[in-house]
Amino acid sequence: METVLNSFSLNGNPISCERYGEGHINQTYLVVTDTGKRYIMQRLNQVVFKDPKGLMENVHAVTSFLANKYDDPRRSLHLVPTKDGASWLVDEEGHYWRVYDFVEDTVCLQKARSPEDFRNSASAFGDFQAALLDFPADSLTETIPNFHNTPSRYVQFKESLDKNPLSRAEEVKEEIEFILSREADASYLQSRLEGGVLPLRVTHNDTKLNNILFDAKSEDALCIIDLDTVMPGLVAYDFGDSIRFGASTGAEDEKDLSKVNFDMELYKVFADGFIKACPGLSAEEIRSLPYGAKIITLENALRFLMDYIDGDPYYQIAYPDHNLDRARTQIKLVSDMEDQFEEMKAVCEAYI
Ligand code: ADP
Ligand code: GN1
Ligand code: MG
Repeated sequence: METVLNSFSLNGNPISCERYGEGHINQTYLVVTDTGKRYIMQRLNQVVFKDPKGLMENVHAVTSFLANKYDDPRRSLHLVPTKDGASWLVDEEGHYWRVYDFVEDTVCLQKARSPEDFRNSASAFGDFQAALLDFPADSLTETIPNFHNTPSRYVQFKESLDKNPLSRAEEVKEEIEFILSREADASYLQSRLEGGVLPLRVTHNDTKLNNILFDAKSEDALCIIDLDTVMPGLVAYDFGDSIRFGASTGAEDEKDLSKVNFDMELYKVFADGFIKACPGLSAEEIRSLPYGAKIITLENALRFLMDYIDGDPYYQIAYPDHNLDRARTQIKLVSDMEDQFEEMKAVCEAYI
């Protein structure tokens, strides 16, 4: 770790380096130096990201592009170069490391403190798409192929069920059945993408609330982080992932499902902020947003349950049934959304 730290061009000498944040994927550390300067250092998860070089090229291109767009440097992430002038480091074991300036005077929220926070996050993700409208999409590597191709996730899910390496499938029959019985619903977005009804844009693809930093004083959504999955995608993916995480009354891993409900008021607030901030949405794109919410939540249920069945190789877990708890909250939310789907559609339809 020390060798890694010393390879980056930091201001001062590191005095501490500790695990930080609540991400499920990368190993994130907060680094403090003797000048008081703080950094975020991350080791990429190479089980998840099979092309770490392509990923870092994306991140470098997107962060440079955004830094040029914004006058305020706190609005975008800044990579700290290595002493050799590279934008990332590959250590002797082949692990990829990067360092960002810590965006100071910000807070990262696991839950909106108020509907206003959620509206701000909607505008920020809408602005993010607007800022990337003229980004050369062809230059982006697809960091995880078929990331939000839900039908292909079903293919993987069934393979996991066949392998069932720890015999966990037997314990979660009800959850498996919930997911399998919704396979037909899950192809709505993919079929409209393939049919040319919905256009590809450059999307973030992982728009949960804890991938935004809010200004501690003004409480505005300041900086969009976690750019590992910025790729061509559908606007409904970004809308949907924000809703599944932020319009829930409970945490993603809440064990008491009576605390986990889909909050229609938060959905309305987000839809208003997002649709107004997203440039030039077509009627079909607006119509696809409620489907995005339901399908991305279902997709996350499937992914958490699949990881549980596979023996937890993908997401970081804090205890043995963590992925199962996560899958169950997502299933509860899908079920709530199904009950209120007509209203969810009507909310968006009003903007057409
Ligand atoms: P993961 O892909 O594992 O989710 P993230 O890139 O989202 O990793 O980082 C994990 C957490 O670290 C974030 O949720 C946030 O709290 C914090 N974080 C990441 N980058 C910064 C930064 N530049 N400044 C301040 N905090 C950051
Ligand atoms: C992961 O990296 P993080 O924690 O922001 C995952 C998302 C899931 C999310 C569920 C690259 O996001 O796709 O929706 O967990 N990221 C990747 O919380 O798989
Ligand atoms: Mg994250």
